[in-house]
Amino acid sequence: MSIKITGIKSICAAPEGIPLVVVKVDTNQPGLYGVGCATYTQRFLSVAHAVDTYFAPLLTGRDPARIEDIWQTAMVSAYWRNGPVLNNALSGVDMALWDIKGKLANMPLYDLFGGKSREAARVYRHADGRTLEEVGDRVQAFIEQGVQVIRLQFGGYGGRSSINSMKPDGACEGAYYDTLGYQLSVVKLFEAMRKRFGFEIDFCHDVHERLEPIEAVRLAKELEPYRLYFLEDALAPEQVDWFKIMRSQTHTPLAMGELFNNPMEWTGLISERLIDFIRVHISQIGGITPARKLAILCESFGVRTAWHGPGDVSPVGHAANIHLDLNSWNFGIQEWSGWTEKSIEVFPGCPELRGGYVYLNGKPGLGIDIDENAAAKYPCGEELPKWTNARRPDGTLARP
Ligand code: GCO
Ligand code: MG
Repeated sequence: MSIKITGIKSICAAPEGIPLVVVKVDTNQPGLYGVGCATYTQRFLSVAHAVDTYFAPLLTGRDPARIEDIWQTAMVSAYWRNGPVLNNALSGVDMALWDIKGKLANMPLYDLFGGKSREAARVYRHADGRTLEEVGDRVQAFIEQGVQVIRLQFGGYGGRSSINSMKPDGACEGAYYDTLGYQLSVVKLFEAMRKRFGFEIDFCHDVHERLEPIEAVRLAKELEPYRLYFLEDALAPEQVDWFKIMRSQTHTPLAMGELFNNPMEWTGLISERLIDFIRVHISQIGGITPARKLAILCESFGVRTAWHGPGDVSPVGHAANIHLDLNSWNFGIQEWSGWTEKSIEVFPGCPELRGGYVYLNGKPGLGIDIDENAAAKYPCGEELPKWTNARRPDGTLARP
């Protein structure tokens, strides 16, 4: 009997309090199903609705082996394309189909992609704090755990907000931050961390699109003496043409991409060698199928992968990242946010962090599952995120 897709459904759960979306694709082969990550946490209900209402009727009955044809069909089936909601919904299906293919081939996905280039994925961890002492203590703890690359932030994205006195009368609510204070604090942060830890440890930083383009160029130059591993999201996606100017002015390595959904956003940056690391959130571009093609494109231009790996990627999505990491020759580094026993309960087979590396279990497919009963214990809250209402001192709404 030929294998057919018999069902596609979304499963929403928040074991760490962060809404996640996983897609399960069932087949007519007893016990054969796949799982995929479709996590766009800020609009998780829209993604779940897109999976259940549109992709389920569109793709049920098809041959799950035809991943490329299904991906291309689903990508254009709504005519307008390359948006975050439908890309994430498609990612959940795409990853599940790769999971099924690996199970049928009795191979972990990294073997299906061409085999391992490394035994484990080297990770970077997040050190943040409200004082330099606090940040330094977090760095020290990660160094003692064997972590070799550490992201430094000083009071979150946009820095510590200390500007209540700067707002105009009647300013509206928001997550205010002090752009000048932030810029000055980042230089102080790196000066202090290099003084305390020297240069035998790699540090990176996430600007998170919080500065004007010329301010970002200046910061990249000011940070040159501190030899960053990379400076992330120095610009907003809407301003990527400024990378030409930034690239000509500084040797600070540049990372970009977590906000990208459309190939038009990255193709020029990569082919003109304007960035050093691609940072896409792979479910935001449609899953493993486009991510593999993106990694291979990057290899031709000396760009390395550094897939987005925050708390709002499910362990299924993290597993997909790591399968790509183990295979890609031009793997750079993997962001790792970590999880608790709750995620391990919901997602049997989670990738495992040991020292500064993440390991997979070598099982066929993605090597991870979802326990739907356990998932039901952690329902998703529906409150809207407040941090995305970022505002500058005068109340101007900023890109978050
Ligand atoms: C990172 C990202 C995240 C995002 C978050 C948005 O580098 O990990 O910037 O922290 O802000 O994923 O939901
Ligand atoms: Mg980021």
